[in-house]
Amino acid sequence: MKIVSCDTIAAISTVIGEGGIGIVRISGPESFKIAEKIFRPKTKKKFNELKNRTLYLGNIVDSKNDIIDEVLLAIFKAPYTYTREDMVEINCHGGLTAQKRILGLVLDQGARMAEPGEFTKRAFLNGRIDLSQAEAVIDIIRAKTDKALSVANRQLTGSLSKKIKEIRSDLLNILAHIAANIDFPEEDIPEADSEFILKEITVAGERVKELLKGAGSGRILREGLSTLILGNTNVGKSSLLNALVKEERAIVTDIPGTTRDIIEEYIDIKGIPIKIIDTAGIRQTSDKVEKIGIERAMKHLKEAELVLLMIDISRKLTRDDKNLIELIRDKTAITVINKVDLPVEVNEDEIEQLVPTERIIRISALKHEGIEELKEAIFDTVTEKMGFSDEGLIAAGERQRKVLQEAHDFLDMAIDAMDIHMPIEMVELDIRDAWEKLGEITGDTVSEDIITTIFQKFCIGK
Ligand SMILES: Nc1nc2c(ncn2[C@@H]2O[C@H](COP(=O)(O)OP(=O)(O)OP(=O)(O)O)[C@@H](O)[C@H]2O)c(=O)[nH]1
Ligand SMILES: [Mg+2]
Repeated sequence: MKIVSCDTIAAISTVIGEGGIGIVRISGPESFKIAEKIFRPKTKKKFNELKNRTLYLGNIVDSKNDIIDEVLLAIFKAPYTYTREDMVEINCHGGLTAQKRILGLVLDQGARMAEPGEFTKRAFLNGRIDLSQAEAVIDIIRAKTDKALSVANRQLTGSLSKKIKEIRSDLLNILAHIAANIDFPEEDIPEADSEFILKEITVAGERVKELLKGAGSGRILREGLSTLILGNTNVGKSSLLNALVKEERAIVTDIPGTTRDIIEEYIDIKGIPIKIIDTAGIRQTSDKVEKIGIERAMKHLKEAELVLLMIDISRKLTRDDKNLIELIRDKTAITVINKVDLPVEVNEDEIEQLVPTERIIRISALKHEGIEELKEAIFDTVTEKMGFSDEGLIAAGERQRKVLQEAHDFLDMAIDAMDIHMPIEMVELDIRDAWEKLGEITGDTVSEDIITTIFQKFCIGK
């Protein structure tokens, strides 16, 4: 593939703030020229004598030759670099001022400030990686658990691309078979051909379906399963959040209506990231702020994938509790009976009859009892009810999932068209559409707009 970029870009690639070291990265045809102007190596070598991929100690100086920082600099010669272009990396001290001054000097020498993800975008445009691998880079950066990291790493090596390429090549074979063996003007396709085509489309459809399944689990892995703690005021929701994250994250008091805003924290249950959402207790109230908090809780309830319905064992069931039970009828939920360290005031049989959930877990958020059982129940629910599985896991994002779904729909249409003996041209069209769609995952048939949107999600300097 040709090298498409022509200007030179630069950015601070490390986290902006104070740190041990900071890295300013430059990529593009002018990289070496720019670095030569501002770098004074301690070695007696001239800049063009510096070896590829070797760290050199030296100073970065400004136009008056004043030292800005002592750094380690490395040059990377195209094409074996992250972007496939000439690159320079300057390892400076990790202070904000030093990094900004160095970046400023680089820009003064003619580089342009890189857009988010532009280094990776160039790696894609220059053909070093395909689109699904580029998206894996961002998954690696954002991975919330070890499992998420390992799946993203697998994708970076091209595991998803490989599967997509295989399916696309199978689809091309079907198209070739149609072109070679079927005479279009003739109305009837020979039985053997028809059987062959139908079988091949079905197999391809099943393979896409497999990937879709893996993508569903991949989505949980990448974003975390949104899990909302729902309950009346004072039942111990914030105490449960704190017990799950093992720190005093949310304010806990004995005053009903303590939590007003939404508090979110991630926990890791056997490698699955779970986003725990603590909310305002639901009750009738005239307090303006609390009311807003309750509205927010209700909004999040709609979007939550899993609900932990909390009931306080130390007080009688109220109308509010019963209303909440009604609210979660259509949700995947676990009932959590809290404060089991206190004297029992509710009839547990009644709760069992009322709640629609399969699992009821007894805990004491205060004493950290039953928390492991609850985690176990969450894990079981995710694997059993939500079909989360380690098998065939792919770190597909929403975009990739949608593409797979659409490709699957096209193949379904092709099968239907075969079933009702539509003209073979129609079948051919559907197969072609599926083939094109799948190309959007690897980036073979993707539009400029989609590429732009994907890389906008990256951080600057990656
Ligand atoms: N004995 C006992 N007290 C608990 C337990 N869990 C929570 N509490 C107490 O119950 C009170 C309310 O706890 P919170 O965690 O603030 O309850 P909440 O549901 O978040 O309340 P709001 O935010 O007001 O809706 C506090 O005094 C907690 O210490 C428990 O398991 N046992
Ligand atoms: Mg609270």
